[in-house]
Amino acid sequence: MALEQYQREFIEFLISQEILSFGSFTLKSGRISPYFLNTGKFSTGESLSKIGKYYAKTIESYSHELAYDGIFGPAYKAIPLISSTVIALSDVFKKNIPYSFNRKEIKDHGEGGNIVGASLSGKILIIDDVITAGTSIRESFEIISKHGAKVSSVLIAVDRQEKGTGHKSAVQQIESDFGVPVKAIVNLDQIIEYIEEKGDYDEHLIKMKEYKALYGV
Ligand code: OMP
Repeated sequence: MALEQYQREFIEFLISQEILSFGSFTLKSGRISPYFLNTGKFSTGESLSKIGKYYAKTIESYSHELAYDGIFGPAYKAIPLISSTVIALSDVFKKNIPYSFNRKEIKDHGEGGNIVGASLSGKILIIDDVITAGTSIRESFEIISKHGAKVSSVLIAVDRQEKGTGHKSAVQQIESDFGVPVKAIVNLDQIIEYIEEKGDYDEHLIKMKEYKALYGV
């Protein structure tokens, strides 16, 4: 998919906030990656406000494929992401969407339950940061189905386009295992396209292409 202007701006924004960085990173899967997306580094109101607008814009641009009644974000890192996304959906697109997230700790007193926010029902759009091998996102599917709701779609910031357990990408595997669309604001190919366009990250470009040849689909 060709890189659109808002995606180019999004990648630039991630790099400027040091959310997207280049180097050598050991992933949860054990793979050594030349790039890493760390959404835990969002730390100001302005940057959080922007990320929500990018997610909201992507939701709107796929509106014919992403049918949903509510939005769920897994603790902890997706909590601010869904908060800023539902604010952007309300402010920019005039859509008042219920949201919820899970507690990591089981609560045995007070309000009880381990879901905070709207109760999970109907069709749920999961928002998360990144999918590599697909392990984390599967936990969200479990939480949502345990509460009697159904995941209708998934939106992430970056699809790393890596193989899961077979030869499909982890994202394609989730789409076929659960029968739901998984969309991303940008994917690895688009990050590579951006770096190529810029022309000033040549050493990263070589490593990114090597990594893609090894683990990409
Ligand atoms: P999978 O569970 O393999 O899909 O990896 C996704 C998780 O890995 C994310 O939720 C993060 O905790 C972490 N991660 C990142 O945050 N950024 C990356 O660029 C890569 C990973 C990763 O370890 O694969």
